[in-house]
Amino acid sequence: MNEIFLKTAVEAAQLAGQFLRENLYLSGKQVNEATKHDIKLELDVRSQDLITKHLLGAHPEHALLGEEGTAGKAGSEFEWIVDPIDGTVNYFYEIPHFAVSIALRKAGELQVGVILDPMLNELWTVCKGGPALLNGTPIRVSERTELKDCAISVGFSKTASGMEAGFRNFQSLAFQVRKIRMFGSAALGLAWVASGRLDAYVEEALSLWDIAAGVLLIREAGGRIDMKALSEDETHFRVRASNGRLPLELD
Ligand code: LIP
Repeated sequence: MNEIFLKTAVEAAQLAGQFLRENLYLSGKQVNEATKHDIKLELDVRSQDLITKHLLGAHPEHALLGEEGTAGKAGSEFEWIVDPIDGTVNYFYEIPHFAVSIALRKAGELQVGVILDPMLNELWTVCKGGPALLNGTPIRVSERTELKDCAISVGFSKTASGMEAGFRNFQSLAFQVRKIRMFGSAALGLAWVASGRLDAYVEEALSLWDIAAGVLLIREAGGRIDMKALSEDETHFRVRASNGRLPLELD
């Protein structure tokens, strides 16, 4: 059954990806909300609408939780977790590094994950039990064991506390690793860990929809995820994702 759900999720991600490619260079993108360190676009809403229509059109008995709101049958055993544009600030500034991230949970357990980079046409897919795939080819996390040999990405979140924690992470890790990178999309950061391009991804305040698909992908690619809930409703987390061979556990 997960293969059927995966197929639906891939179709939805590709519909949204095509939409995002078509609108990346749209001038005057409508801004629904702009805060000091974040932007929410009308295009986020429209992308999620496209995804929701496809997922719930195929599975009307399911629920959906997305960055732009909920839909479907509340309380359903099956719940889609959707980030319609992960990396919205990049998207707004026409930086071609963003993703569509779609996951499915059954009774709270992740079953399916899809992450699409529409600009590179890189599609990560996974079902519980594996394998984790990139464009249909199996992927594994890296095998580096020494921080001094590693490339690590740190996310800086969008709140003052999250950014302060990001600075602490950046400062403590920068002198221990070969290079630290900051790209602006947690979903792609997690997908790159699963693919062995990065050895770890660290961020102090992420939403469930940023990470759900990437968590399953990394687990099935042989990596390790340490997560600490920051909210009682378990929708926001501290995240340390790695190849499972590095001393990066959450303190
Ligand atoms: C983004 C994350 C990123 C984080 C940003 C934002 P969004 O997701 O992918 O890692 O640093 O604050 O949360 O909001 O663009 O979907």
